[in-house]
Amino acid sequence: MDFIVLTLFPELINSFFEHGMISRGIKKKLIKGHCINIRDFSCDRHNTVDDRPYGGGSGMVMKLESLQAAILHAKKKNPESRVVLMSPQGTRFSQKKAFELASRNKDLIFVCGRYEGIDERIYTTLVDEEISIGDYVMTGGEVASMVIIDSTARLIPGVLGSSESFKSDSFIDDRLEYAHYTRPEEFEGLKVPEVLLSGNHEKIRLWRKRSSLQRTFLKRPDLLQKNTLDAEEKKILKQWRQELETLVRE
Ligand code: 4H7
Repeated sequence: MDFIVLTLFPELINSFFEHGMISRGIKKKLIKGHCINIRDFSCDRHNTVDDRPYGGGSGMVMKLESLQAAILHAKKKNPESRVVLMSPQGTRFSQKKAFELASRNKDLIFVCGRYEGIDERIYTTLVDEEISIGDYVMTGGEVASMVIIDSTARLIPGVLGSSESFKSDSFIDDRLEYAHYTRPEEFEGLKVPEVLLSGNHEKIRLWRKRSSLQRTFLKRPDLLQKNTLDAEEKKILKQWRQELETLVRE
C-alpha cells in the first residue's frame, strides 16, 4: 500500500517516514511512503501556489492549477488511488476508519492545505474523500495526514512485528487498553500488582480484562454505553461493586 503526501513542507513528512515502525514497514517493503512538493507543480516562473481571495479579505487561498498538476502526477503511478483531503469539514477519523482504509488496500494520496484554505472547486473532481481528525483547526493538513498514515499503516500485516500485535489495542472492542508495568517492582513506594508477578496466565488475563474495563468505566463511560458487556465483564463489575461496598461499610 502506497501513501503519497502532497504538501508545501515535504521535510515535515519525510522525517516522519524515516522513523520508528513506519520506516521499518517501508524498509520491509510492506508499505511505501512518498512526498510530492506542490510547489514543484506551480504554473508560473515565480513558483506561485497561492493567490488573493475573490471578494477580498485577509490571507491567501491555495490555487487549483498546481494542486491539480500534483494530483495528476501522483495518480500516474496508480490511477486507482484514492485522493483524500485533510480538512476540518471532513468526516471524523476513527479506529474503525483506519481498519477500513487498511483493509481496502488502495493507495492513498493525501492533499495537505495551507494558508486560509483551498479554492472551493477542489471538491468537484479532484478529491474522493474529505477527512478530519477532530474538531479543531490547524495551520495545515500535514499533521492530520501523518495521524492517518500512522494509524492505518500499523494495521497492515507485518508492519508491527508479530510480538507487537494490535489485537489488544484500545477501541477495538470499544474498550481502553489495560494498564502496563515494567521494572522496577517498586517505584517510590508504588508496587506492581502482585498478580502480574505470579506467572498464572489465567489470573493475569482476568486482571487485564478487569483493568481494561475499570479504565473504560472511569475514563470513557461513553464507550460502555455503545456496546453490551460480555458475561465475564458483568461478573468483574459485580465483584468490583462488592469490593467498593465493603470499603464504604468499613
Ligand atoms: C484544508 C482546508 C485539517 C486544510 C482548510 C486541516 C484541521 C484539520 C486546512 C484548512 C486543517 C482537521 C486552513 C482551515 C487554515 C483553517 C485557519 C488546513 N485543520 N485550513 N485555516 N481537523 N487545516 O483534521
